[in-house]
Amino acid sequence: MHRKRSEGENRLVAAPPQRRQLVLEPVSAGSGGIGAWSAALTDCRTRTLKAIAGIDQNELDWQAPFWANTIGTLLYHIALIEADWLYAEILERPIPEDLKAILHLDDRQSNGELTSVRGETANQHEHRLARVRQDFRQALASMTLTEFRRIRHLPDYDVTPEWVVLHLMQHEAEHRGQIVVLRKSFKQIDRSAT
Ligand code: NI
Repeated sequence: MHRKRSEGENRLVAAPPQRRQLVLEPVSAGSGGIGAWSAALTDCRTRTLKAIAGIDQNELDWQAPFWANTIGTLLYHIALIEADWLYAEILERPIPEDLKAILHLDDRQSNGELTSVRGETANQHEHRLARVRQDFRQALASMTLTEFRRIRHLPDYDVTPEWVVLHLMQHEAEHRGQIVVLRKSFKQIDRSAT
């Protein structure tokens, strides 16, 4: 006989102990569905900031034996890539000078690896990420849905801002996963050395 499951029986993983609101609250600005995309970007960033909460300088600059990029390198890269897609693809204009000043290093070195970033504090990284995001949110807030879905024709590809937002969230999430592994590895190696 078919039995109706009671609430909570429909899931395969244990529910978190505290009730959370798993809802995208569209920010007031932004027309059509853009507000929800903006909220999704914020959700993605919140998870990244949580992943680096309480990080110290040794962790930021640690070079893992199995991986070229430090956490500091990855945080710089996340900010730079977001600024690049925002200005080159979405806004189709040069990056403003004040933003360029905090993104002065190229993304990659001549050997193709990400440019190594060390010695920058967590505050500097967080400020850079926030500064880029401020421009991004402003751009989305004043954008019509038509503009959000207007195809930009670049030399090598055609792209819409809507796709850029999806891409940036995936990009940041992939690097966040690396950051989490690096932090765990740092703690384990640090512990095994003492
Ligand atoms: Ni990347």
